[in-house]
Amino acid sequence: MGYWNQEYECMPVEQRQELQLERLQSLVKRLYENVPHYQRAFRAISLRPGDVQSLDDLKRLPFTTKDDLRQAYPFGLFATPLKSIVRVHASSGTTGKPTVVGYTKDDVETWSEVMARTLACAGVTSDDIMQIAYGYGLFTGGLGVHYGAEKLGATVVPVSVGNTKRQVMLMEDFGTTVLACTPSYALHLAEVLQESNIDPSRIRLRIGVFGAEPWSYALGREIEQKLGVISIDIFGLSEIIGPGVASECPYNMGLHLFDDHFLPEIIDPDTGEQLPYGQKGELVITTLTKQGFPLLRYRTRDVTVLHPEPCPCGRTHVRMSRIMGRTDDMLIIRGVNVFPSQIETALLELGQVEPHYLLVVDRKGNLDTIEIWVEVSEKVFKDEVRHLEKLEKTMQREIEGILGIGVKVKLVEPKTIERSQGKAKRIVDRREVYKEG
Ligand code: DLL
Repeated sequence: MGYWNQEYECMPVEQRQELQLERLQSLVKRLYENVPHYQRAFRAISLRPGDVQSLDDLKRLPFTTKDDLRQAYPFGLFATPLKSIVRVHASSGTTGKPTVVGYTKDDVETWSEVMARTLACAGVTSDDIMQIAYGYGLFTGGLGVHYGAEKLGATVVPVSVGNTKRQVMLMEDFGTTVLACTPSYALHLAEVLQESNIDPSRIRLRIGVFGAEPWSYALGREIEQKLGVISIDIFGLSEIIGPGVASECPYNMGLHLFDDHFLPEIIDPDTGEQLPYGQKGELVITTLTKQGFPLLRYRTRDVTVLHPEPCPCGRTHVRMSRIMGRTDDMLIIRGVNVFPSQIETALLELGQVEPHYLLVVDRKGNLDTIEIWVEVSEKVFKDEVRHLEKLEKTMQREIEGILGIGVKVKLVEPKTIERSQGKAKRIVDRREVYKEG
């Protein structure tokens, strides 16, 4: 069944639990000794590292939140000296500053291992030619998948995201068999491929390794049919390691979460209480083996369900349903995390507009689009059209600079945007991203 590391992937559950406890105890000790934030948090509840006696004690340990990461910006939560950190990555945060994560050499090795497992789980082998069209750079997608694919021994084509015509050309000329990118980009590629004059028999794709954003099974079927692949969902987040946290296998029974490295829990997002298997809630993850930037009970804000039963593929890891939503208002547009608050700050800093705006997210021609409607004052609205257009362009440029993706700004008349009675409704998402079926 194409295991990368059968001993760990198919380990009897009790044996894995022993390993998890051992690793958890060592993690708590490391955090206590090396990270002032955790030392303070443990002291506040009078907890000493030796108090962790069973996996059940996990419930007593403090959570880590995105806000803790923000306050420690950039390197405050690192558990080893900067000298031992060989790589940093970053993802967007709720404010202007990104969330920074660091890896030691051992962490890069762990990451390659879990990514090799992910790809083997998807059915990729050393005979495959793998086109990696996730972004390379501060985003973890490109380099994360890259290291795993090389470890597995596949032939890697590190093309990164964009330049779709060239992607299609390489796919044909190199005989790419595995495509790794966001599902929305896969759909866009499929469309460009169909519009080209390429003979479909020259396309040898067989597997798509898609993730970094939510996607429905319906969208998966469409991509499968258009590209002639089986589509595999891979999940991960920068804070935990990047891609390589969990992966589907061809049995399609949810994602295998590599719980010898990442210990998952589901909690009630309102009370923080741990929920039993089978119940839907917020995914919380503890990194059991990471050295440079280990996290205890990190609140991912992703909503899902965990299932303990093993899969027919033989892996005994706990399984996770596809992500069903978020507990915050983060949007993922073309694989990029976008917080409405980032846009709000940028708009208001520019002045000349009212604090009434609406983000209209859609999918046009298989690409996510974002349109920002902003109300202007009566005075500005009555101004010359030329001035309004200039204002729109300035805002567009400003926001694009912050988010790193293209947006469209549309200035609208005062009182166009509906006023709310309770929580403001700032987002209209027409993509139906979390839909089942
Ligand atoms: O998106 C890591 C990644 C790269 C995963 C490539 C898979 C493939 P971040 O940019 O930190 O990291 O974004 C993490 O993206 O908390 C989820 O909300 C969302 N996400 C990631 N994978 C999936 C998925 C990368 N398969 C955030 N389904 C996470 C749904 C996903 N949402």
